[in-house]
Amino acid sequence: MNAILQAASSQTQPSACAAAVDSAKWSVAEVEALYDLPLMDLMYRAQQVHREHFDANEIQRSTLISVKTGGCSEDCGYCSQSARNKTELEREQLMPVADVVAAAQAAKDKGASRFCMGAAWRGPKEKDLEPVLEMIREVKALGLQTCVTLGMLKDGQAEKLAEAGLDYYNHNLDTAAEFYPKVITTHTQQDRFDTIGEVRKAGMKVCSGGIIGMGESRRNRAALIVQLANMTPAPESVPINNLVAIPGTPLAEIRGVDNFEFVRTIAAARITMPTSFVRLSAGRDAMSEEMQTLCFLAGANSMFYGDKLLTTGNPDVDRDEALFAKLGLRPI
Ligand code: SAM
Ligand code: DTB
Ligand code: SF4
Repeated sequence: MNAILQAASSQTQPSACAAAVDSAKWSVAEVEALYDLPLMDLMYRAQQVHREHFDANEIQRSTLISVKTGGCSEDCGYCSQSARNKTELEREQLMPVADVVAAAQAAKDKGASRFCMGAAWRGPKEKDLEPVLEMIREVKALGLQTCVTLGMLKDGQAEKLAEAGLDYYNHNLDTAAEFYPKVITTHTQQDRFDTIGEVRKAGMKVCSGGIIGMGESRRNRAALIVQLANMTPAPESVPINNLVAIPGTPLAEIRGVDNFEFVRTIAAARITMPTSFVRLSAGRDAMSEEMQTLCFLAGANSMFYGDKLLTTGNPDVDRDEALFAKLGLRPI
C-alpha cells in the first residue's frame, strides 16, 4: 500500500482532508523492535541516521509564548489550561499584538530562530483569527520563523494562516490512537489528523509529536511513533514532550517513564523520521544536563528555548547557553 489516504487506524474510514498516511513505511512491530535493542546499539543506529541528515553539533531553538491562556473547553487530562481541570492557573484574554511582537523581538535577541504562539482553544473562532494573523505577519517581519498552535482548524482557516506567512502549524497527535480516549474525550485523534491534513493542503509545514509518560504502554509509544512516521510526508518538526504532571489534572499523580525509556523514544523518532527535527520539548526543566545530553546523542536536535513553556517552567536561557558551551552545540 503506497501513499494512500487513510485514517489513524486502518479500521477507520478516511475523512476527506485527513493527513496522507503510508502504512507501509513502519509497523508497530518494527518500532517495538527498535525499543528492544540494547541501548548502545539503538544509540549507534540513531546517531548514524542523525549524521546522515544533519550536523550533529547543531541545535534548532524555538521560543514559546502563550498568547491566550486557560479556560479551554477540552478535557485533555494532562493540561493546566482545560477549564475542566482544577488547576491554579489564572485565565487570560488574548494578548495584545504589540506585546506578542515585543516578546518575539526579545526571543530573537536571545538567539531563537522560531517563535511559537499557543492558544488554549478547541479551535480559533473567526473573530479571534484576525489578531492572530496580525501577530504572524508582524513576527514574520522581524525575520523569525513563525509557528502557531491554536487547536482544530475549520475550512479556510489554514489558508488564511498560510497567507499571513505562517511557516509551521503545531498540532500534536499526543498519544497513540488506542490510548487517546483514555486521556481526551472531547475530540478524537482522527480530528487531529484532519487538522494536519488542512495544514498540509494549505502548504505549511507540520509540527506534530506527542507526550510520553501518561501511563501508556511501550506498545502505545511505538504506535504513536509509527503514526507520526507514516504520515506522508512525516512532520518536519516532531516535539517529544515528557509529561509535566500538573496538580489538579487527572494525571497529577502519574509516575511517568524511566529516563532511558524516554531516550529510547527520542531514538525511535530519529530513526523513523530521519529528516525531521526531533524536539526535546516539555519536561526538560526536570532533566539533568546529562539526561538532556543523552537525548541529543539519541538524535534530538531542537528544543524550546526561553524561561517558560506555555504555563510551566523551562530551563533559563543562561543555563542552556552554558550547556551548549560545554557540549560545543551551535544554534541553527
Ligand atoms: N490547544 C491547542 C492544542 O491542544 O493543540 C494548543 C495548545 S496545547 C497546550 C499544545 C500541546 O502542549 C499539547 O498538544 C500537548 O502535547 C502539550 N502539553 C500540554 N500540557 C502538557 C503537559 N502537562 N506536559 C507535556 N506536554 C503538554
Ligand atoms: C509542544 O509539543 N509542546 C509545547 C508546544 N508544543 C506548544 C507545549 C508544552 C506545554 C507544557 C505545559 C505547559 O507549559 O503548560
Ligand atoms: Fe490544553 Fe490544548 Fe487540550 Fe485545550 S485543547 S485542554 S489547551 S491541550
